Amino acid sequence: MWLDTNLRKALDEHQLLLYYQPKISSGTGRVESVEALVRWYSPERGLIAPAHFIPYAEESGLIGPLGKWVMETAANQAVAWQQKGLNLRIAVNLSARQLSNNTLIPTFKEAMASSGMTRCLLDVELTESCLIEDESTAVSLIGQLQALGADVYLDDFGTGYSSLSQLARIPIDYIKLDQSFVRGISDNEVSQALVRAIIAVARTLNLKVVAEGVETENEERFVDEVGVDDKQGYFYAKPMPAEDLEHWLLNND
Ligand code: G
Ligand code: G
Ligand code: NA
Ligand code: MN
Repeated sequence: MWLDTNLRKALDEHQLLLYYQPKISSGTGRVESVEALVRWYSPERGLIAPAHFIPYAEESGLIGPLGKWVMETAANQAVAWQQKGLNLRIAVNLSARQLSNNTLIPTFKEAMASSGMTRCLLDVELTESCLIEDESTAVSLIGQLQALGADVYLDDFGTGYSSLSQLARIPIDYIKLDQSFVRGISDNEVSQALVRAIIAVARTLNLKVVAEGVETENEERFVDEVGVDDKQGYFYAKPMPAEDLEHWLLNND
């Protein structure tokens, strides 16, 4: 199978790269953190999006080495930016499988240490699928990541089985409101009511909220009005290579 032979090779032959998408802090209007999103540049097939290979990496177990590479690369990038005077935290995405074995914390620590970080600049984004299988393990891992200095985001919030009551049990720092809530929000009173309710619960629980998938001025106006902490989406910037992000920041931040 093409993926089987070639994803292994991609890891060995450095065909993976990270793109970075900024999150705009509503308070300051500035970019304080970015999300790392993996890409695969295949010499045969060109740029391949993660939706085409992450599921396979999860099934095959390659998500282990791939995730390690992502953490190391993001950690090194955060330090490189810091040395250039750019203060950016980087959030990496984790799959459920990465929480279900006991290598996550050692790998995270090693990425921090080998980058020479003096304080933690790495955060993690989890989806609720990370929480359903074994909630108590997930809670323990989240606590250990936070103790190392990472912020923990619950990604794609509101799309699946997660409940508002779960937010009270899981010690996360941020929820990322799924882009399906934000899409066309100004014409949809039901979505507006849901978003207001989620934000009210988040405030009560002391959680910060990121709006994902902001694409239009109307969507921005709404998320500003309801008071999200951070905003992300094509309206501001698409995911891009590190160097492009540096130029974007010079022109936009
Ligand atoms: O980058 P895109 O813009 O296409 O992302 C698609 C999906 O792939 C997202 O759900 C994202 O969480 C996931 N993804 C992107 N990068 C990584 C990664 O480094 N590790 C894992 N586990 N998932 C990732
Ligand atoms: O699942 P996760 O939230 O990690 O993945 C984010 C995905 O959404 C990535 O594939 C990213 O490229 C994409 N994305 C980011 N901003 C926007 C946006 O404004 N609109 C759309 N349609 N997709 C976005
Ligand atoms: Na994410
Ligand atoms: Mn998301």
